Amino acid sequence: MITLLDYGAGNVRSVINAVEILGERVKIVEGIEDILSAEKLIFPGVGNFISMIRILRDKNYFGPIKEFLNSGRPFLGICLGLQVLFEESEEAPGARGLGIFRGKVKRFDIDLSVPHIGWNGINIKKPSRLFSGLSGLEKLYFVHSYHVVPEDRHVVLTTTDYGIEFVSSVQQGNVIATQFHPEKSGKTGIQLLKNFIETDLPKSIPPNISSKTHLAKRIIACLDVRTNDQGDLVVTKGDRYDVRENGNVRNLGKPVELAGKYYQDGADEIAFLNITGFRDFPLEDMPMLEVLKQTSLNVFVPLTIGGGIRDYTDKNGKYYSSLDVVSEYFRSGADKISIGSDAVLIVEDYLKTGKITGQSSIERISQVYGNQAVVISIDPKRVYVKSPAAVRQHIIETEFPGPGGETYCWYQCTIKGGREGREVDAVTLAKVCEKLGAGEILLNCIDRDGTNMGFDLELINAVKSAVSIPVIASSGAGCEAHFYEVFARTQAESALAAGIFHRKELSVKAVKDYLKGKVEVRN
Ligand code: 1PR
Repeated sequence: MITLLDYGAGNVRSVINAVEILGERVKIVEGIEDILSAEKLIFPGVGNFISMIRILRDKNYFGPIKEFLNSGRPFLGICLGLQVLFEESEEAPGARGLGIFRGKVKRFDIDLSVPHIGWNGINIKKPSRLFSGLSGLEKLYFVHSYHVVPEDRHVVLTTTDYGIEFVSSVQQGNVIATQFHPEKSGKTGIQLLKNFIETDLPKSIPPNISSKTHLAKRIIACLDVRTNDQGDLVVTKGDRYDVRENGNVRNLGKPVELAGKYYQDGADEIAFLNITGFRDFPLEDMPMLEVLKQTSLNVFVPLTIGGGIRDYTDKNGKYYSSLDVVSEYFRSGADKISIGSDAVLIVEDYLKTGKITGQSSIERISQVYGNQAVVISIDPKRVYVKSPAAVRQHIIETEFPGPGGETYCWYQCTIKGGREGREVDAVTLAKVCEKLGAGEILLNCIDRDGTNMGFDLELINAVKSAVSIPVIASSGAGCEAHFYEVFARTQAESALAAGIFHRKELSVKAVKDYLKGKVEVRN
């Protein structure tokens, strides 16, 4: 029996599913007694350090967790569940961690995008049962802006390189804690969890020991989901956002089935976009929650969900905050949420007033669940102009002149699935969203969507150079070479595609096979 400490933030469903797939039963902590009597305790922390500390203190869990940690029984901390073991964190000045290990948690101070999101390797520093069956070359999934700095180097189990060499896991006796997420690290992660559970495994060192690790470029499969005219929930695909063919919504398969297939095929992440979410209220749209629940049973890579995330008042006058909406999504198995239309409206308000209110969905969700959980999905289209002085939006000079020979353009943000163009441009939108707390940009492009013409590199370079958070390049992938091109000619951390995968023109595996040796990818 594994006891799981769920303090109510983020996705613990994946940890439960991963442990259960190994044939173990999971008991969720409901009170102090459950911590004190646990045989093996897993603490998967997600979100913001200060929210976690507050909840743990309110529930009076600090003492019991310390008692458990000092008892010598097996403990696995994940992400914030690692950071809480230290004395303090720069994320929450003044707040005290458990202090089991001496040292601090520091924010990355590097020239690369922060958060550090994606699949990176581990440099193994000492033997552990955790490494049983590993080759040493595996990549694991990370998503964090802060890293631990232990005073006692003997506790360091692995390090990872990202701008600096940081500590990615620690072990002292039976207390093990990782910055990476085993439950999101595919088959390798499941193996690590198995090794944690099997406490009598001998300590080992894998056959390969790397001296420097590299973050992989991510390949993301995207599933645009909606209900078709027959009432079935289907994966569909637009052609410049038009998902109808001969009047009918294109039906390219079932969401859970396709997500499972792409996972098996090597997708580094799966994104579900509920493309009619702006019309409906997500909490009334239970099928999407069910899709997440079902998918997370067998898919152990990060899941992003978007569509309709905003504050909402229903027909009976009952108010739901965007936090209510996303907490359901996280509970159902999502790791990140993506905000589209609402982000445009939030940025418009900010540009009008210049005020940061702390009340927008971007701010509130990132405060509770952490910046890394908030993705902004931008749906821009090109607007050509004759001269850079013609408009006040962010203008770029383009290699692809417009219909009237215009050599300048800007990227107009849209809402409601591209149906309504707004005044704000994509570069400004990305910058303001980063300021408000977004952790990643999903950069679509209506002009390229479904065209197989390749990614819009000018758009990606313009946005990427304006922000310091990771950017997912999206729209237009038509062959393997387009993925190489986007990584070679832009700084995008990941590339997302939909149509080529759904139409079976190319598999995720074929993309990765093509990139191997040219671009760092996860095997
Ligand atoms: O505005 O917060 O409710 O979120 C709605 C979400 O649904 C947004 O993320 C928006 O991008 C998405 N969406 C809305 N309408 C459509 C549509 O297609 N009619 N899909 C839509 C956006 C873009 C990508 C697509 C890539 C790659 N689709 O999801 O997967 O363009 O496609 P490709 O590889 O085939 O070129 P809100």
